[in-house]
Amino acid sequence: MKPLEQIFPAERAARYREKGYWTGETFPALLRERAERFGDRTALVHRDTRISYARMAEAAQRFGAGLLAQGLKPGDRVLIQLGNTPEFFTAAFGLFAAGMIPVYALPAHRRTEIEHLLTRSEACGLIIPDKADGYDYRALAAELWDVVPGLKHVIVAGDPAETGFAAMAEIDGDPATLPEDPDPQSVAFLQISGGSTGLSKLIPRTHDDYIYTLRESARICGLTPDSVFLAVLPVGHNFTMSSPGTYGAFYAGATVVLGHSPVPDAAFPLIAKEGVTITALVPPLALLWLDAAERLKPEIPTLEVLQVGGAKFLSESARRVKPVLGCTLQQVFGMAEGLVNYTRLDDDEETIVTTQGRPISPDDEILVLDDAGTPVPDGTPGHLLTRGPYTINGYHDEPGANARSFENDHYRSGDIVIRRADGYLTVQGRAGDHINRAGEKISAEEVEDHLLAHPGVFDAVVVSIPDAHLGERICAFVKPRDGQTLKPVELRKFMRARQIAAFKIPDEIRFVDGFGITAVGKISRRQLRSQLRAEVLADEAAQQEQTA
Ligand code: OOB
Repeated sequence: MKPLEQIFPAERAARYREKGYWTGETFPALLRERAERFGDRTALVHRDTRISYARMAEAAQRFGAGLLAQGLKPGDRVLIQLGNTPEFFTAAFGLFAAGMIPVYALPAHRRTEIEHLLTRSEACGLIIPDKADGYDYRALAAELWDVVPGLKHVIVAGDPAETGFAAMAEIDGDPATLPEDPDPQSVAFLQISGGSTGLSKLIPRTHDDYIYTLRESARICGLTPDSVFLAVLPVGHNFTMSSPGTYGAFYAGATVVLGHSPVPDAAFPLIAKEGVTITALVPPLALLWLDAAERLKPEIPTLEVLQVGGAKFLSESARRVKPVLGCTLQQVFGMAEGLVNYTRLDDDEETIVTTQGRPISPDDEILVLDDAGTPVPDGTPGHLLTRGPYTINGYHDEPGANARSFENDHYRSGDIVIRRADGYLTVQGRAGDHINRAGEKISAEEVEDHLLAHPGVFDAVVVSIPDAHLGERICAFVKPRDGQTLKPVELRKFMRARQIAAFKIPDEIRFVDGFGITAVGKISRRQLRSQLRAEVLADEAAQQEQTA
């Protein structure tokens, strides 16, 4: 197995410890400590089930010990693909307790993504629901079982039916068999990247670095043991997990309510019933909530903070949050690779609605550079590069991506930002070719690859188009092979059959005879994408003029 590591240069590591950012806490110790301190208080609410801190910890420890009894070993990597259910936390904290490494996949991932993540992480285990949202994850696991040689344990939260896989409820062991706590600088888990080129990369995060973000996020977001955090976005995503998210809520001894649907009809009654004080949304959902709240005038006086992040929240919409929902908006601009920025709860309204916040840590170092790599003055857009006490120094097993994304000990996020003199950042866009569709990051290259696999496709170029609802949508330009006629519905069906997450299927497909630039000579795909994007924007502007 390729070793997992996240190496911070010694000088910085020493400074982060000295300044008290890295405290040496680890996830298994955190779980025990919180169970002792908050024993009977409610950690988790899911439908009619309420789970105390003590019970959550016990379930996790027994599950972790059960995995050891099944033959898994400390250091083994296990992919978790569970939705917003208590089993997610039993699995994740159980793996921590047993010294194993969770790899967090999303429920929307399908065979292509899961096979890639299992293979890349060299995972020996996979934890899935039986069925969720009409999809049978057992069938997916059964297919993978035959093609991923390293996969030795599939565990089903629910009914394994005839598959022969293990039922999660039956994995049980004696917590006395759990190993000693890991080194706080060791890798605690693998988060996945949004993937700007090709498939997702694996992001190794350490106990020390991640727990620092939980502690500071809980403080910045004002969490106390009386706070109630509602999770409606997928709990495996870094935003919902740590900004402050579910783990930050546990850090603070607060209560986490697991929502089964982010739509206002489900979420508003849940907020009222459980006295939710804080929740986190991506911009398209925030818009949906704002419109619904104007119509329904829900009674949700306990809601103090609405966090919006994952994609740009436009200031016009941001301005509506306080008057319409009666709570404070907090913008969150973060990345699974590390750096997270928040507007602070007591910032002035202009800062809250027009910026995406400032970094968590005084030791988050931010560079804003022009294309030539020279720092730009404050107020001027440039490429964001960063390093700090919780930003990674490399992806797992990705020499190519590491060479592209890391330079002079800094991570290049691919975002174009403007920095204010006081350190607040405003996101202007992306330098690279990924599409931020309602907070889901999609690599243009990956979608092009799927289209090119169709025998009738000669070439394909995929671009992001600004979209009033999604923020950005996926538009694919497709040149069919000579003599072929293709239909959008046929291409979409073909892509679905390739078993990829549904959010990667183009929203719009335009057929072209060619890309009309051969005369110019060699042109990079990046230039081609920006040219095609400009064509769509010009089309849309012309249409708007006609209707106006
Ligand atoms: C969060 O994490 P990822 O890893 O899914 O995506 C990171 C990328 C950023 O590089 C940026 O391009 C975009 O998502 N992004 C935003 C944004 N928040 C994230 N772009 C504009 N405005 C924002 N507020 O998405 C994530 C991780 C932790 C906390 C929050 C979000």
